[in-house]
Amino acid sequence: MARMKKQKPANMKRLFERARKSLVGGVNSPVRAFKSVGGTPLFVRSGTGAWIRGADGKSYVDFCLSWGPLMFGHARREIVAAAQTAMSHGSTFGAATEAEVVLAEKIKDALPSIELLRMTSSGTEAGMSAARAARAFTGRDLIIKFSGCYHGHMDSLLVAAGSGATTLGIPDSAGVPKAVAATTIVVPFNDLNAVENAFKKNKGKIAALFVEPIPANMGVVFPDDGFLEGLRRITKREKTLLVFDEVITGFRVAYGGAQTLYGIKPDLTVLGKIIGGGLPLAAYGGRRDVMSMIAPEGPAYQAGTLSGNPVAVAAGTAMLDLLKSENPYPRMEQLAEYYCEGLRGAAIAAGVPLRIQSVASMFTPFFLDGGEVTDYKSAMTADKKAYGRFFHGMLKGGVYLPPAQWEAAFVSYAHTDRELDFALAAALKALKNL
Ligand code: KE4
Repeated sequence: MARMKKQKPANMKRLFERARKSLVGGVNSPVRAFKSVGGTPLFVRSGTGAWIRGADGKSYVDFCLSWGPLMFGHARREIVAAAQTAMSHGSTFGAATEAEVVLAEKIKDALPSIELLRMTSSGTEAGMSAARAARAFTGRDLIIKFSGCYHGHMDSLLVAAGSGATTLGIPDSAGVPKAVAATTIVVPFNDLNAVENAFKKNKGKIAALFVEPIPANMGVVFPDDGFLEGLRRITKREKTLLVFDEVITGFRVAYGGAQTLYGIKPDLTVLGKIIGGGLPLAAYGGRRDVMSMIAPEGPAYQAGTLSGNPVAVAAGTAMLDLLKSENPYPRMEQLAEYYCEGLRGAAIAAGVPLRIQSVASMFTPFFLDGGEVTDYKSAMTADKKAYGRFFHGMLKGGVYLPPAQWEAAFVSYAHTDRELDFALAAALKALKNL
């Protein structure tokens, strides 16, 4: 593997000032700017396995892992080799390739609810296109989503709950027309009554219901027993399409995603992150009759210059092959449990109220003194400032967490007891000095 030339440590404050002169907010995605935790963002130079090296020359155990794609940590040799080989044969043709068919077949094999799919370059693009396919298929305009669930930055899903929960949404971002926000209904997660009321109030008008089956974007939250089954029952009865956004959970919580864990067959699934092996590749897919609405088969247009590009396809294929051959899931769950248990112990020793919620290899430490976090409202009772102090204490201790309280942290197959014990020692210190 090509070795990076030795660079002397940079002053990240100065680097950030320079970045802000050319990049909006100095970053290419808002959460990286550390606004939620304060301070100067970490500029990363490289990553190997469970570790990243900052532009400050320091190494950090990485629990953010680029927000989810890196099941085997950074720069796993088989994935690097696959991408390098693909690159050397031409990075993009804007034409059909056999390799993308092979990857599509592997995804279908993992998720039998997907009969037909389309690859895109981001999860947002995939989610946006799934919404268009659902609207084209049903001839309906409205979409239901849950507060606290994030489906990318498409207009009609960047919506907050209007007053009275089941009323139509209001923009949650500047630049989203009121008329577009009004096509989205936002209800509380884990509240089937609110879903029933929304359908009652909008009979025959709802094209799709979007849900992260195990939400990670308000922190990790569990669906109540029967909740997902309830969504499946209601949407089937109402002839509304059930869309599982598995951009995070797909190939993370199980090779077949949350839908396999819960035995629920959505009409459409949105995937991203892991299926690209760390390169820009996402996908949406599901029922053949619905997906056939998408051009060139059907009247709903959707396209992309680099969709299914050979380099990302090669990395994604190598990722899925590794997941199959190494079956990292039991070990990763064990690592996450070990770390979360240790964190609970450290919080008790430090006298800091902490509620840790974890599923498989993803988890969130909520800084709150209370019961289970079951929805956006309870998630928001977490102490964002305490999380920010913890985040910086960990950073000082050589551990990089997601720079925001309401996100999921991850372990990878590259993490070992060494990294976890190192991180637990840092956590005890950070919690004691909170
Ligand atoms: P992208 O457009 O960022 O590839 O995917 C959007 C998306 C869709 N659905 C779910 C469930 C997601 O979590 C995401 C993106 N996740 C965020 C972090 N939770 C990406 C980080 C960022 O925005 O920089």
